[in-house]
Amino acid sequence: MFWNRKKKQEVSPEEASAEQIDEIREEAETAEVPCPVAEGQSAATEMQDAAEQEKQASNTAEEVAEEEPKQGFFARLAGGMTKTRDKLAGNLSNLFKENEIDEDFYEELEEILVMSDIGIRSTEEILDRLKENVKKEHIKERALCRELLIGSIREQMATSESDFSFEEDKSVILVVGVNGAGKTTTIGKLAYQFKNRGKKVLIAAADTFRAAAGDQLSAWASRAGVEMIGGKDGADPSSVIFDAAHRAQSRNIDILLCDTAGRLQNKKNLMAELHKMGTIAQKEYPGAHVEILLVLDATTGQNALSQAREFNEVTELTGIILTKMDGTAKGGIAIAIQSELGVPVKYIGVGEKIYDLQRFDADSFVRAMFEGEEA
Ligand SMILES: Nc1nc2c(ncn2[C@@H]2O[C@H](COP(=O)(O)OP(=O)(O)OP(=O)(O)O)[C@@H](O)[C@H]2O)c(=O)[nH]1
Ligand SMILES: [Mg+2]
Repeated sequence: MFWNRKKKQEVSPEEASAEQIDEIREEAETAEVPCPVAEGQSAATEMQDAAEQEKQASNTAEEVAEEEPKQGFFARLAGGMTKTRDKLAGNLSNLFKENEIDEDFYEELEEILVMSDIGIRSTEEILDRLKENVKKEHIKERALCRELLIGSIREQMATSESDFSFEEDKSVILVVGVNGAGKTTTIGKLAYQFKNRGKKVLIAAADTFRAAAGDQLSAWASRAGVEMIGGKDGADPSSVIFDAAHRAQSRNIDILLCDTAGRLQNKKNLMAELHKMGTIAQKEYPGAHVEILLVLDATTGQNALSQAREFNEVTELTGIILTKMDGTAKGGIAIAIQSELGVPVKYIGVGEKIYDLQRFDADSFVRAMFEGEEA
């Protein structure tokens, strides 16, 4: 199971999860967990409501789809990454004007990459690879180094098809991250995309910590045209996951997207909570793939990297979503995170609209970062 490869824990995962699940099961059976279907409704009314909701949902999805700009995602990505590119490209073009490949060249290049939030560690890796290739291919001109540099970053950032296989499986996606990173917005965007691809999507509002978090998510769910299941403010988030996973199984849902609270309490609690959610999702929706996606705000640069490190210590992240790539000069952080954590960046957000999210694609990213729209 996904957490089995995880770090040392004081209680054995099997014991802990069995106890926790019993607790949750009891709570869920006795507690009133408000959800879109009120208690006591007959199965027929439930189905009618579901059909009605689905009808409204598809109307909403169509309305939203009409708003989507004609401009392709690459153009929007390149537009969004203007600040990152301006910072990097201007400096690089001066550097590549000269011809000699000497120590000064490597030092200057190092400075430019570090300044672009690519991070010291990944910059060193990039430079080592560059030096090796320059030697191997007997390169004598700086201009040719540019292509090598871009190619090696592209290779480093490449995702594999299997990174996205969960999109085609039955999946429970736990979306985690600190306050304000963009979790709720991203869930809305993901729900919209999956729904448009014909998937049956359900959203679980497991951020029961912050008042009004459920309302915000519910607005996104209706914009995306999908159903949401919620819990009372202050309810145990795992009880929401329990209900949602249960419903996902009974309704044969393809993708269950779970919003979680943004607070990063002490590591032990966070680890226990995420572990519990994962365990419950797996038990209540057997056979579903559990994906844990960390949402990071790219504008926070190196801070996003340290959050990624912390979360990666407490849970087994399966991917990163970088939001707010628009309007930041710190887009290079994507490279630092991928290189340091070895966790793939799977999606990037370039705006606040429902269609402003895309699967991460190394080729487009590198083009947007180094070359821009005209490339
Ligand atoms: N420009 C831009 N803004 C974004 C993007 N993604 C999210 N936002 C904005 O970031 C702010 C916070 O987003 P939320 O989705 O509420 O963040 P959250 O992680 O759910 O926050 P909490 O629920 O408080 O933990 C909102 O104003 C969003 O519109 C993006 O890709 N680009
Ligand atoms: Mg939120």
